Amino acid sequence: MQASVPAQIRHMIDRAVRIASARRVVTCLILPNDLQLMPYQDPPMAHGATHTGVGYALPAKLPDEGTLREAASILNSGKKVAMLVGAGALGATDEVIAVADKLQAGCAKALLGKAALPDDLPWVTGSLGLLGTKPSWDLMQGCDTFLMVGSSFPYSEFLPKPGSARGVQIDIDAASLSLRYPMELSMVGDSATTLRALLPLLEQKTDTSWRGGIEKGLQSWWKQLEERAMQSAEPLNPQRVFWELSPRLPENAIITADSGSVANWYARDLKMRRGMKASLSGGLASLGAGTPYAMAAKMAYPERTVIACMGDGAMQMNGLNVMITISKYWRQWSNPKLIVLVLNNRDLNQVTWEERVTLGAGKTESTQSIPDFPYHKYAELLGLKGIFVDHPDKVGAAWDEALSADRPVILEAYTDPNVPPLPPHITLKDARNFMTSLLDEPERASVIVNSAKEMLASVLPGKG
Ligand SMILES: Cc1ncc(C[n+]2csc(CCOP(=O)(O)OP(=O)(O)O)c2C)c(N)n1
Ligand SMILES: [Mg+2]
Repeated sequence: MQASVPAQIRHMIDRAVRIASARRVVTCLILPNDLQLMPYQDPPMAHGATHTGVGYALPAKLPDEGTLREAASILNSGKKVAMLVGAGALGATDEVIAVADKLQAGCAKALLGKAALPDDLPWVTGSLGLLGTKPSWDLMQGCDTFLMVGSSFPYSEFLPKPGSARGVQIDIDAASLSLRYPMELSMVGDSATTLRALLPLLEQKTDTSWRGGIEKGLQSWWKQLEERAMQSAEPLNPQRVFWELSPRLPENAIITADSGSVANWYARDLKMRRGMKASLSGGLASLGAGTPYAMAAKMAYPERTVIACMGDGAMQMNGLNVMITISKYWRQWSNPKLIVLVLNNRDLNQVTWEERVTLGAGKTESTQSIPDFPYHKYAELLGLKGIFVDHPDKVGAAWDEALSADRPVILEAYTDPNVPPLPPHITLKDARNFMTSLLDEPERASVIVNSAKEMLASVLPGKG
């Protein structure tokens, strides 16, 4: 909408805000420069002019009683219930836990729903998908009933096979329903309100064997992740950097991540607790989102510690410039703690691995290698703190130092680009492509050694 006289402004602003909040869309107002300098007038009492007002009570966003009963009957008849929650469940943590407990369900999280459930609950299987976990994969493959809440997780090969599970979905947007899995029942509703209304209609399941199996799988998965993190690498294993961070995360921390191999470690290794927030460019995977997201988090919540998990490619694209913005504002924050972790692997690593695994091609040196750069020294140049770590035994101390700093920090971890961000299950075709591609690559020796170590960590007796 474009205004041509000041008397239109009230109507336009009220209308734009109303449309934006009612339809959850962006609205655009254009105010010409000369109009901005004119004195404001209320709209006249005349044909064609309207007198608008503000505010409205949010609609209940609750399915009707009959639909809720039908959903409950499907969920009550299931013996092995799997749940998947996404960004739409971020405000529904208590309700998701209550429903999962009643259904004796396991629950996986879509990438944008990482903070919807804490990872210390023994039935929360973590992320789902290529960046996900094996327990999430097993949960989806083994379930007979599937409840999806507030998510449009797109990769259907990670969902139950169509027909193998009875599906129920809750989403605030009718256009997102039954798009990823052929649901038996799709409901439009707010996650928390709908789950709360569903709860009294659900029967408490008493057979704990399905959930018990999930919990067992999770225990060995977390051990496996620790094994992977503890493998040596040249000079530093990136998984170790994330593994050491989880127990050190401050209360209410906000974590952002960029696209790249970092997103794998963020998705799998970081353990969320109640009260934390976490996000990344989940829909578009836009490289370069990690530092602006961290800056925005700090502007919205200056009292909370913010940690951005970055690749060196994303830093060279725009992150280094965002550091200049951070150096401008940090003194205004009541808590100056903002840590930018940079995995300096001299490589656009995620794409290098995609070349190897998906395309069956080797690493293209000319496009994938990027210059080494002293990120920690650059932080010091800006009056911030710089920390460098390239030895596994020093990672914990480096995090402690970063977390106790009195100003924003770049923590530069000099990591090995040849540690594979292995998907939770590798297909034979992927493995074949991968081995063929390594035959004509100069770095193949260290890639093979690291992959072998990862595999061994998962199959050695007592280590799986
Ligand atoms: C705007 C944009 N350009 C390109 C890509 C493709 N892309 C995804 S990850 C990645 C490499 C990121 O490299 P880096 O930041 O060094 O992280 P690493 O994978 O090495 O951890 C690229 C180029 C993208 N997702 N978005
Ligand atoms: Mg990199």
